[in-house]
Amino acid sequence: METTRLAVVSNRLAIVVKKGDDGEWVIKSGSGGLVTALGPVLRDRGGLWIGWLGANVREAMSDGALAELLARGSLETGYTLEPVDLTEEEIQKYYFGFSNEILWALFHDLPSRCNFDPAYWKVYESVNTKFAKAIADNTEEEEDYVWVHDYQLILVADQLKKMGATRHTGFFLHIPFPPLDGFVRLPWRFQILDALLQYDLVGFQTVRDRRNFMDCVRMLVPGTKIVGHGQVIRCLTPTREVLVGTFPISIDFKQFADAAAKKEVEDLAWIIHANLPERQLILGVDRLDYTKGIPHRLHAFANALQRYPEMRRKVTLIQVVVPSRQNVPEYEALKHEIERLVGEINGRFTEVGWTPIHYIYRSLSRVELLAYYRTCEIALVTPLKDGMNLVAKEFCACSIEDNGILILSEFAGAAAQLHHGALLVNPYDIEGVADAIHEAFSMDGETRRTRMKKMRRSIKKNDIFHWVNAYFRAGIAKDLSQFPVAEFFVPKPLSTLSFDEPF
Ligand code: ADQ
Repeated sequence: METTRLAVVSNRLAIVVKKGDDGEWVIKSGSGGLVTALGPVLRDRGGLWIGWLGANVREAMSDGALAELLARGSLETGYTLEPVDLTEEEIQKYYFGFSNEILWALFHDLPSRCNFDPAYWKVYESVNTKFAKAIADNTEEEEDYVWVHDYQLILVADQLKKMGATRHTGFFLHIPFPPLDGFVRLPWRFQILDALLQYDLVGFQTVRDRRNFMDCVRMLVPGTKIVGHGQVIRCLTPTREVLVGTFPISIDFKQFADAAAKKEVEDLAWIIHANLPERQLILGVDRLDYTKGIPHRLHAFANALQRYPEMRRKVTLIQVVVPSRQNVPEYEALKHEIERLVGEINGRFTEVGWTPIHYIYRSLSRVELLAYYRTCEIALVTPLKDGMNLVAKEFCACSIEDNGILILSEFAGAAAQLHHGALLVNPYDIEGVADAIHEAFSMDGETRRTRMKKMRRSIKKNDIFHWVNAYFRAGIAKDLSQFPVAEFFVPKPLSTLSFDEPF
């Protein structure tokens, strides 16, 4: 028998279960980079998604009610949803602890933010075992391709092997892989590296990440040989042969471009601009996270207003911050810092009829998000480090008149692909970012269009389906067309699912 089904495994399931206004439990589409990217891939193909349902759902619902809700979710999405339950201690130590306080910070080159609490490791291991068990119970050796996602689940293939379950496995890291001198600080560096080498294929976003990984393997796994070159190479350790590739993730370009052209988006885009007339709109959209560089960006915007007074009254920054990891003190502190800075800058520059920064702290509806993408002339995407950054690509896809300008951090994975059209900046260089804002503000229409066209062409060609095909060709010598959309599903269109859930 050959591989005929996809089993995607990620920390969170692709859906969110929550109580509606009428007190009834409802199922909604999740949000965030992974769902945006993988939703269109699995949709209607009859595969399987294994992941955690989110806090407090299991306790609040009977098993029967949950099963019914998940069955409804499967009908809407066109794939089976298999939940993994986590206890409160597991959530604290595996998710907030090892995953976020250690791997997230270290892999984004911010070791000073790491809390290497030894208590986290055991729980990270046991939760990965739980996921491996769910995979072993719900998949078949020859039928399923098990595709594991991201830093929370690095140990899954290793745990599957330890329980004697042979599966065809691939892993994709959505966040950056750190350079050797950062990675070696990790007290569990050997275990993490060895676990990654238990997958059949390990995928990274960029050449930079793969190079960092290979440097670590060469240094920490003596006797390793690298064979081949190009997108996928073979890594021969003394005990294993692993494929290692670069697969820059993307978006469903057509879906974004088509949706941006819809009347409801156009109407809202018009209303936004009509309320902020005779000025260029600069957009920042980020999950609340210290890696996204929001305070640095606000300083740069203030610096631009200070040094280029001709921009005053002529630009407005719309900064959307989507709530994330709420109740974590560090994130609370970041929120306060952003709010203080917005207040300070507005206090300093506001004039009658003009407020320089419009600050939105909530999750936007999909129509709102697309309307902002469509109507804003400039996008300011300046993470301190980012695996890819889908907001940059979504902004370009929605710039259907080719008139948007993207200011993009050199340290976002997207820069490797979009450097021909974007204005690249070092997000730590406040004056450099301010200069780029001024350059974008002053750029003539033809240059804007030439740059945006290049970026849109590249994203259209290298869309999410291209990404998944490249990964499958490397992992199982197949492509997505060999997992055809099942005719017997009559899915509701995704637009009936909400987009308003915080990450
Ligand atoms: P994230 O850190 O989540 O992803 P990003 O790539 O920017 O970051 O994706 C954010 C996603 O959230 C976008 O698809 C966007 O549409 C969506 N979003 C934005 N605003 C929203 C809102 N108000 N409501 C709901 N959704 C909203 C991680 C890595 C990234 C990598 C992705 C995919 O950190 O570097 O690009 O995975 O691999």
